[in-house]
Amino acid sequence: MAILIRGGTVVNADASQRADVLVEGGVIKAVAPDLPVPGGAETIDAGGAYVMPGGIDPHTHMELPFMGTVASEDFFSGTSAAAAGGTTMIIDFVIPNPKERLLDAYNKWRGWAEKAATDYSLHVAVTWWDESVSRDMGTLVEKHGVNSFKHFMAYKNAIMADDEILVNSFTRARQLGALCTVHAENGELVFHLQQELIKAGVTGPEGHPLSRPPAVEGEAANRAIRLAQVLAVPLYIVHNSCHEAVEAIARARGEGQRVFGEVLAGHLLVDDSVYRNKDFATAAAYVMSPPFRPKEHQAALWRALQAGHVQTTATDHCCFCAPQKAMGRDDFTKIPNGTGGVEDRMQVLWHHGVNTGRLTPNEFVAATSANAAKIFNIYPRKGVVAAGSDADLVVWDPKRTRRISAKTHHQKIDFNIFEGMEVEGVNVVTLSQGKIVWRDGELRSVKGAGRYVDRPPFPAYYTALLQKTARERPLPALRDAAE
Ligand code: URQ
Ligand code: ZN
Ligand code: ZN
Repeated sequence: MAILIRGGTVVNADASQRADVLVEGGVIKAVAPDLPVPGGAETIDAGGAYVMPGGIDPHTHMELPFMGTVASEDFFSGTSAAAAGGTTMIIDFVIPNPKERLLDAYNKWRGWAEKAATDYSLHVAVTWWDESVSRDMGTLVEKHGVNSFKHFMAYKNAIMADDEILVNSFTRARQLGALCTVHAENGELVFHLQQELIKAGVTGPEGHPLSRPPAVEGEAANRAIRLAQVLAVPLYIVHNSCHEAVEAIARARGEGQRVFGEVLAGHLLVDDSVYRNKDFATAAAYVMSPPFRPKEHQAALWRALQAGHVQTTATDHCCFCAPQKAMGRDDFTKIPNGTGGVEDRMQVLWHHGVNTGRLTPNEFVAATSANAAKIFNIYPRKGVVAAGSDADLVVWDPKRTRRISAKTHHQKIDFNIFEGMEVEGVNVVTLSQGKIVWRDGELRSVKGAGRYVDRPPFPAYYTALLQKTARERPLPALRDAAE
């Protein structure tokens, strides 16, 4: 059945216009002022509201097996909560155990993700290396629509990728036209500092940030950037949390290197004072990596977002409830790392980004949807309100308020890192594939309605990019790669 969204202002990353939006068969049919109402169509009054692309969260971990437990949020509840907050697509992560075939892990995650309520895609992590990993990477790109491979530079003795794995995997990704992404923390340093702190009797959550200071992230960000430069591959650094990381990205981009950065809504708004809370459960609820930082880092992250040094926002939604966090009651290194946020990202970014003047509505769309679609090669299918694009949309009322709380959120976690935050500007309607999944506080998500979204590789894009960069900046490795 057709839906006509009338009287709103359409806001895309590049421009805004007063226009109606006609939706039918899961796609946008027309975007123009004063569209006629087709017979039998449902109408949505968007007067005084914005009509924007549904959010894309490029970094979630639904039902992730991790640190001896499984994340409490699953693909159905997590994509439903996302829709309640205006996000209509997630890109989650397949994380093979070391020695586990990448294809086996991919198929396992595809099974779990079947229950998703809205569209989704999957990055695949490279956590070990041999010829089968190289082969599986090729199969995943050529047959399964995977165009991004993740590398955890942290989590020693678990899923950490050392330099040998990074060099092999980055080189393979270049051959395939796939994007390399990294979690940039030096896992050896973290392990060393953790041991030191435990030996010194620091066992509470306050030890977590002490074991992962900004320099640990800055080193890894710089190392990943230099590896990517020498190996002539573009790079995407996830969840940059500190000045040291975004400064490394800004330098590299200023020298013409193709590096992308992501920042989490949590890292933009929550500081490290949370770890000094005397209540274990509260402090442990904020244990995630990289950790929340001292306030001056939030300012640096906002500047990086405004300057375009980082392009996307995400949540790293990886939920563990109090009994799970209590696994680290006597040893902070055993507290499962992860927090929620997939339902709140769009609203907290609008309130603290647009309402403060840091971001224009267009820049908000870029940071919450369009840039992720472009970087992961699914634009303009996703990330724009335009004829022919998927009808993943939000009707955004800039005057509607919400008080964020675990008592009322739809996320399957007993804690909310934004607890008590009052925001102004929320999605009053969310459409996924042209169907209403959220309207005026009522969730209408359907289990299994989500589709796996193939993300094509970038051969033409990369080759042209390499040749252009090699001409402009004669870096030896780039010149070789471009030939
Ligand atoms: O490191 C990640 O991104 C995963 C394991 C979620 N946990 C976290 O603390 N960020
Ligand atoms: Zn991470
Ligand atoms: Zn993550």
